[in-house]
Amino acid sequence: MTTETTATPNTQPNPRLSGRLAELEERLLDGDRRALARVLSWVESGDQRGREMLRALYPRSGRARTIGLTGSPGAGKSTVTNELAKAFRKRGQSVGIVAIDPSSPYTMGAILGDRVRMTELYSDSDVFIRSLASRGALGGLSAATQDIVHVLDAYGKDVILIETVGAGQDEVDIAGAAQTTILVNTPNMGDEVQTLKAGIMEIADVLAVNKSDLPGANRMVSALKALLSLNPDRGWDPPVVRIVATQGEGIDKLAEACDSHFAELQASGKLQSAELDRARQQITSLARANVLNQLHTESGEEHLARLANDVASRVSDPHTAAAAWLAGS
Ligand SMILES: Nc1nc2c(ncn2[C@@H]2O[C@H](COP(=O)(O)OP(=O)(O)O)[C@@H](O)[C@H]2O)c(=O)[nH]1
Ligand SMILES: [Mg+2]
Repeated sequence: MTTETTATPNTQPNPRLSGRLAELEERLLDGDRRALARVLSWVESGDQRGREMLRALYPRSGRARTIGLTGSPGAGKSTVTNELAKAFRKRGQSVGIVAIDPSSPYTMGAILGDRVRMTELYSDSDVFIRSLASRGALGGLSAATQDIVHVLDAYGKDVILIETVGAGQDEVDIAGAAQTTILVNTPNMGDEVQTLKAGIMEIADVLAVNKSDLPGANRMVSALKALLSLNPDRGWDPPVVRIVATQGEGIDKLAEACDSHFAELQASGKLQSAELDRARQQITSLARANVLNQLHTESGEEHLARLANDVASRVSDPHTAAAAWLAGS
């Protein structure tokens, strides 16, 4: 790993941190990639030191632009992410990438594939890539992703790209955690277009039709525009951009579409309201996870076993038992 030479403006370490953590924070704010990697590992694994670092770093976050990329596996999200990163680098902006691949715990191939393709960016010290695979994080993957984004933001990344798979609610939450969400489509998705209606279309701010070198791209553009016209009342017309990510075609247009969306967020005040929504969502999921953690201790499990007995034998009812479990009595 190399050390970034770009100086970040905030280099005063936080006095609340103890010696070694304060030193680590100073190194991180100085652009040391190894310090960043260590802090991210702690944050991801739920290590107490990660939480302390996050608390110290959090006030320095809030400056990065965040862009989420979602879409079916194989749609080309990693390739698009790669190309977008290059486009932002060309503008002189530093880039952080958070790649989430739910299949990676089972098939390392997917994540290795991504890594190989992203190697091009590894040589660029102003791009930092983090793959997130753990699903066991406190508050779920979505909360963990937010934490990672906040650290990259405090580190000084100008743009943070979040790649996820648009398969489940968790992924929709993650993609929705960015200021701008790109939905990556491909020609010949056939029936999949129908399923797009559910949820995912609502969070898409920019639509990309990737693999436009393949037949059916125009049809896909029309199908998406038709779908969008069913839902016209959102104050923003999501642009549909044809791209060929493997050849870098249309990527500048895609970046410009993201810029337009960001400008609209700023002009309409939605940037702030969405930030409030995200904060509320993360607090809620962390609080929920904390409560569950407190309940599922050894004594909590014993209590639950006794309560289950009472409910099953009709000594108590489920509602009373749940209240008793929560109250610890
Ligand atoms: N023909 C064509 N193939 C592409 C394009 N973009 C990506 N691919 C290929 O599609 C496959 C899946 O890409 P990947 O970025 O890993 O998709 P992800 O699973 O959505 O991240 C790879 O073999 C890419 O080379 C494109 O614009 N045209
Ligand atoms: Mg991928």
